[in-house]
Amino acid sequence: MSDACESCVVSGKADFQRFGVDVSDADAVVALAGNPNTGKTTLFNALTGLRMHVGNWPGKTVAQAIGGFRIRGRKYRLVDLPGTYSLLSNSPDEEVARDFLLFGEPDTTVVVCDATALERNLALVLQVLEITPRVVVAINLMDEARKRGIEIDHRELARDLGVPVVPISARIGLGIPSLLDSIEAVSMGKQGRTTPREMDYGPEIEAAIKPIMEQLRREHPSLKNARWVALRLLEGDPSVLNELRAGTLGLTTHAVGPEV
Ligand SMILES: Nc1nc2c(ncn2[C@@H]2O[C@H](COP(=O)(O)OP(=O)(O)O)[C@@H](O)[C@H]2O)c(=O)[nH]1
Ligand SMILES: [Mg+2]
Repeated sequence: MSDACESCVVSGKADFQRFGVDVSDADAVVALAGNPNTGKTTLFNALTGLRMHVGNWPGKTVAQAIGGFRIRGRKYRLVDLPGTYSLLSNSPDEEVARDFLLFGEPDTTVVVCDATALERNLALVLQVLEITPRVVVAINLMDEARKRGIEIDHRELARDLGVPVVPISARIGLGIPSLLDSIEAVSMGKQGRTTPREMDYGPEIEAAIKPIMEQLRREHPSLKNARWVALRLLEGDPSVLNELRAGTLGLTTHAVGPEV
């Protein structure tokens, strides 16, 4: 790749294979996350022109759609994550979305939000920001919001969140060029550094997180996102604890075995 750079070349190709995502000819991997019904599929189609590979996530009955698009010659692989309200892994959909973000580590994650229900949608944005700083927030259905007289100060929201926020209307193609610019900038590390709002859980919890993270790093040096895992352990999340004990955390898609 002639325009290769450390921050833009797809990293950890083996990890993507594990998720059934072929990145062999891609320069970067982009994940689409969002609540159900926010226009993710509409945006996916607008970006990929309906050229996609449809299947299931390995070992799951959760549908997977993978497509591609180009920005100024660079090839982007686009992975549609299941629509979820959270990443708490209460359902196979949430687990797939969470694990792909945590352990696939896409170069950029676009969180698609519904402009007419922004507050509810921001819950997922904040959860994604806990996992990765390389986020673009796409506020979709802007046409519908305008009809209803809803105004959104996307610049202030971008300042608050510390990542690009782009108003779009996927159905009529509004804002797509700006969205592509932001995806390119974030995936190439050109956004300056994004400085996402960091959750500060207060001195007591922050102090508790530290030794757990250190132990995790010692005992599981290849574990990604140790802070996130430490937080789940503090919460007593049984699925994370069990997977950590079994050594399967991050091997999420339980690659072998029949589909259930
Ligand atoms: N008015 C309007 N409707 C949209 C827009 N994008 C998607 N929709 C509609 O919202 C509904 C849900 O869209 P879909 O792409 O299936 O959402 P998903 O569940 O997130 O994949 C569909 O009826 C779409 O036609 C948009 O920009 N404006
Ligand atoms: Mg959809």
